[in-house]
Amino acid sequence: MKTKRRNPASRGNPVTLVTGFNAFGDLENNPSRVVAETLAARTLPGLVVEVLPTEYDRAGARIRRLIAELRPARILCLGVNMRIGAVNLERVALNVDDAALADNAGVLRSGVPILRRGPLAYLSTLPLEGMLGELRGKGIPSAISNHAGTFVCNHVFYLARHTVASLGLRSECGFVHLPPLLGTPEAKRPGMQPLALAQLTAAVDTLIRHRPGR
Ligand code: PCA
Repeated sequence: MKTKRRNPASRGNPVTLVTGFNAFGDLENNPSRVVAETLAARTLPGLVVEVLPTEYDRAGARIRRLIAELRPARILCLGVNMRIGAVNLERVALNVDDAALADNAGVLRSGVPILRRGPLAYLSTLPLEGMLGELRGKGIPSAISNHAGTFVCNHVFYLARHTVASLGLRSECGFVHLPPLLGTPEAKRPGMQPLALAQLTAAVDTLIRHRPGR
């Protein structure tokens, strides 16, 4: 899977790393992948985009490598939550893998610590309140969420934050859950509150460009 895209205009600029996830379970179009790939096609200085496999171990190893290699100024990991209707800025990553669904490698985990000696939780270091204000100011449905779940998204969020902390980096690092993507078959299921690709892309573009005080 050729996924990492570094924009040629990125040289010399602080790196922003944006990751999405591929399809998993019965979801065919992961909005986080579609949005990441849409942004990768644009000229945004310093942007590096990668689509991660929805697998605990491979995604975890990859995010650690990417952060150590790129030492990004900002890290925005994206995933989908089919039960939400707004862009959710996650506040907390928990040190636990626990899901009824197996990952794409067939791995099922129930109450397994991500790091045996790791802290129970890490907080996002993104400027959540400022980002939320800017998203809402643009009319994009958005919220701060306290729980990124305990599946692969939380796993990657936790390991990203742990890597930043253990390397002593000053990266702003966090996780964003996106709602279903309007127009996809899975978004037509009952109870779904999808958003359009243009709105999801505008949301993540806003988070990439956000500067405190705006
Ligand atoms: N969402 C899942 C994993 C990959 C994704 O996009 C989650 O919320 O853990």
